[in-house]
Amino acid sequence: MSEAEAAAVWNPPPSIEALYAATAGNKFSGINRPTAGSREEKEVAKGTAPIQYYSLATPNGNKVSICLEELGVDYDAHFINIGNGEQFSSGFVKINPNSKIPCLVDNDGPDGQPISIFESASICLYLCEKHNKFIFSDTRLKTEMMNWIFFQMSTQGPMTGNFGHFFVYAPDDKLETRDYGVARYGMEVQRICDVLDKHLEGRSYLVGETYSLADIMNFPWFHQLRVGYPHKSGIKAAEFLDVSKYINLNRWADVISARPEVQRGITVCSWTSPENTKPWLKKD
Ligand SMILES: N[C@@H](CCC(=O)N[C@@H](CS)C(=O)NCC(=O)O)C(=O)O
Repeated sequence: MSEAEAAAVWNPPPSIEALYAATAGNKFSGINRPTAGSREEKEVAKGTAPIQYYSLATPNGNKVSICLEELGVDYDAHFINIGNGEQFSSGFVKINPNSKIPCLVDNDGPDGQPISIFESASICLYLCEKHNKFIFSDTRLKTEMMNWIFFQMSTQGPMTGNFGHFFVYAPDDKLETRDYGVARYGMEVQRICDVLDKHLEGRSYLVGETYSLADIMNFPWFHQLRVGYPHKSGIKAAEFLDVSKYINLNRWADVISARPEVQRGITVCSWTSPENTKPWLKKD
């Protein structure tokens, strides 16, 4: 291999630290660190409702917000600005050591004692089990529901998020990196949409012809693909990935989008109204 050829091939430096400087300028470089734990002593806001909910209207937040609205439970929603690093305050880290939204405290937890819950699936399962709604008692149906919940958490959410990162947020000058990331994750997102689309052929919902937590969990990331991730050039993810071709998936998403509880849920803790975490309650 010539020197010029060798220079054109990626070789890892001795350790990752050498690469951190190269991420400077990345929208997220200000908040990314390789260590966990709190970065400032600060309590989180607290209200009076039994459930204190800390979130943002991202697809991961939307899953829990929709669940809370569907269950009709009493909760206070608190806007967490992850761009400002509010997820690293000591109060937040006490609730979620992983410093990510969504998370919540149920002051009426098991045995009447408060319980902190993080990870959207863990929160939604806890809430649905507590209220015995949107889940199944039949083992076959429950297992099928769990299949789609784990699929959502391990595959649909992270892959769609990675696609969105490379498509919209990654640094503009990293041309080849962006091409690679968008192609890899974009193709995987299309495959994931096809998995859901094929499963929904001839079915109304993901499990047992009943609207369940499986649907609540899988809806927000597909909704994000339908309406979100606009690249500044003007092209949107929906057009770029040709999302309209997933006929069954779109039909399913149309039905879910029409639910008033879902319409409220996706607006909870919105960037556009941080002061009104439940915008439909806003008084003029
Ligand atoms: N698997 C987690 C993912 C949560 C997550 O990634 N949350 C993002 C927003 S969508 C976050 O809080 N990011 C802040 C950070 O990375 O510092 C869940 O489903 O709850």
